[in-house]
Order: sequence, then structure tokens, then C-alpha cells
Amino acid sequence: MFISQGLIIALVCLTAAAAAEQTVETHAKIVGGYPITIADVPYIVSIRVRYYHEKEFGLGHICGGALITERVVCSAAHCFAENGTIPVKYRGSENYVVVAGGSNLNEKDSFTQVYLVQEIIGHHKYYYPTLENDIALVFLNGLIPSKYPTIRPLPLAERPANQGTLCLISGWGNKYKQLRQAIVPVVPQNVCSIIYFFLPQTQMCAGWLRGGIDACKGDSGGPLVCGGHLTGIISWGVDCGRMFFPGVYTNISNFTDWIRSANSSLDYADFTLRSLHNQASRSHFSLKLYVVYSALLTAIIIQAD
Ligand SMILES: *[C@@H]1O[C@H](CO)[C@@H](O)[C@H](O)[C@H]1NC(C)=O
Ligand SMILES: *[C@@H]1O[C@H](CO)[C@@H](O)[C@H](O)[C@H]1NC(C)=O
Ligand SMILES: *[C@@H]1O[C@H](CO)[C@@H](O)[C@H](O)[C@H]1NC(C)=O
Ligand SMILES: CC(=O)N[C@H]1CO[C@H](CO)[C@@H](O)[C@@H]1O
Repeated sequence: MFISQGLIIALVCLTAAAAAEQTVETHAKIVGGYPITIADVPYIVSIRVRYYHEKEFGLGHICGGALITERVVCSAAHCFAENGTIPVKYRGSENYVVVAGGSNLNEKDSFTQVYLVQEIIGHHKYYYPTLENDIALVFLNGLIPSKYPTIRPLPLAERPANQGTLCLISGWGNKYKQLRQAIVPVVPQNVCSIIYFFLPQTQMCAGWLRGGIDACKGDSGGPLVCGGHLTGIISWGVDCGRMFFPGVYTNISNFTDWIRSANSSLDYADFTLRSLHNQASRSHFSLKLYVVYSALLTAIIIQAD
């Protein structure tokens, strides 16, 4: 489809205006969804800051993630990156724990498992101003049980989901203690890259243009599941559930080779853990630069006219 420059400029201005007025942040809680239990989504885990986790069970949740093998969780790079580092530097694996098999952040049952993290492989080209390559693998210091109904890996997408496919997002966010889920359709890539002018090609959108249903703060790193496969990673958005601003996801189809090669570098027979020597704090960003970029590009396009 051919879209006029004028329309693009108008959209960029709209995006920039809305983004400037509202906080643009990485995603955190399911908006407009419904409560579920872990048995519905046995692949999801809660990633927590170990320092807070050790004070009280239920504290320290920062991100979601999805089990993709019996020892590896796939999540977002921004959950582990040191603030504002280019090239990115990741926090030490000793700063995190992973809780699997729980429906409520504060409650443990006989199936709930807590893992220390042996290694974090964050994408080395993760770039915080655009959240490009927002993907990381978390190598657990233990194997997940093979026969628990509430802990099970999720297969990777073999091909991209068609536009309009209804997919599932789930997470705890930072408001609810109980796991929640919402249904979101895949937004056509060309529509997504008009709404978010500087959208890297490896990101995709899912959501309702009418707003109301979305991922939000605390859901970051959690899975977008289409047809029972890991298709996206909850990455960012402008507000949560705002009209015309669907959620932005890392497009898994673009990273399957990266995942397989990072996974193959891990030694599944090795169980060791470095000691806890510093504490992580909640990673938090704004995408103000995105707005600045949009404004700059708008100026360039207007001049070129
Ligand atoms: C990270 O950076 C943002 C702004 O760039 C700041 O507001 C926030 O406090 C920083 N967080 C940490 C943990 O340093
Ligand atoms: C995701 O990436 C794949 C592979 O590059 C691409 O074909 C697809 O259009 C992208 N977007 C979506 C929404 O799947
Ligand atoms: C990850 O590595 C393990 C152990 O080598 C292997 O069994 C598994 O199939 C791999 N999974 C993926 C998704 O690459
Ligand atoms: C495997 C794959 O789909 N790779 C593509 C990811 O996106 C970039 C563009 O950003 C393409 O060049 C790759 O071919």
C-alpha cells in the first residue's frame, strides 16, 4: 500500500504529541484481560530481583518470561540491562530469581519452583532507545520437573503469525497479584510501522486499535502466544491499551536462529552459581528519544518536500 508523505507526517506528529504528553514506557500489566491460573499457561514464569525476593516471597517481580526448554526462559533484554548502557551491559545473573508454577505472586503451592539463575544471555545488540533486539535467555540453575501440570516449556514459532491472528498475552503486571490473560490480534506490519514511525523491522505489534486491551508495566518479557507457539516477547508501548497504540513485541521469527545458537552455547550438565555480590534494582526506561527522533525525521521530511 502506498501512503502519502503528508499522512505519514500527520501520523508522526500525532504519535509524537501523544507520546510526549503521556509516559512511554516498557510494558507492565495486562490491561482489559481476565484472571487465569498457571495451569492455563504453564510456560510462564515470574522473574524477580533476588534482593527483594529474599526479604519476602512475592516481592521483587519485575518481568515475565516463557520457558522454552527444560532450563531456559526467554524474556526481554531490558529486564536485565544496566540502565542507559550503549553498547548494552547486563546485570549479573546472581541478582535474579525465577519463579515457575505459581498463579499468584505471593503464594507458593507444592508445585511452585524457585530457581537461581546461572547465566543470562542478553542480545548484544539490544539498543535501549529503540528497544531493538529486546530479547534475552535466562539459564536456570536447575531443570524444570518433567511431569508438573503447571510447569512446561512452550515451543518456538516455526513461522510468523498471519495478520489478524488472535494471540494470547499473560502476566502479573504490577497491580494484580493474580495471573491475567488477554486476547490480542496481530497487527499488519505496515500498519505497525506507520503508528510507530521508527519501528525496527524485528519488532511487531499486537493489539486492538480501539484500545482497552494490552500488556503493561510488569508484563515485559512475557510471551505473545499464537497457535500454541512463542511468537513475540512483550517489549514496549505508548501507555497501555491506549487507542491507536497497540503493544510492541520482539518478533520471535526474527530471532529463532539467535535463540538456537545462544541455547546451544549453554552447558545443560553444569550446575554452578556465582555468589550474590550486588543487588539489582528495577529497570525503568522512558522512550523520550523516540519522540525526539520522530520530530527530527519529521523536520527532515518537511524540508525535503
Ligand atoms: C534509569 O534511568 C532513568 C532515566 O534515564 C532514571 O529515571 C532511573 O531512575 C534509572 N534507574 C536506575 C536504576 O538507575
Ligand atoms: C516478523 O518477522 C518475520 C521474519 O522476518 C516476518 O516475515 C514478519 O512479517 C514479521 N512480522 C510479523 C507481524 O510477524
Ligand atoms: C536447547 O539445548 C538443549 C540441550 O542441548 C536441546 O535439548 C534443546 O532442543 C535446545 N532447544 C532449542 C529451542 O534450541
Ligand atoms: C531470520 C530473519 O528473519 N532475519 C531477518 C530479521 O530482520 C532483519 C531486518 O531487520 C532481516 O534483515 C533479517 O533477514
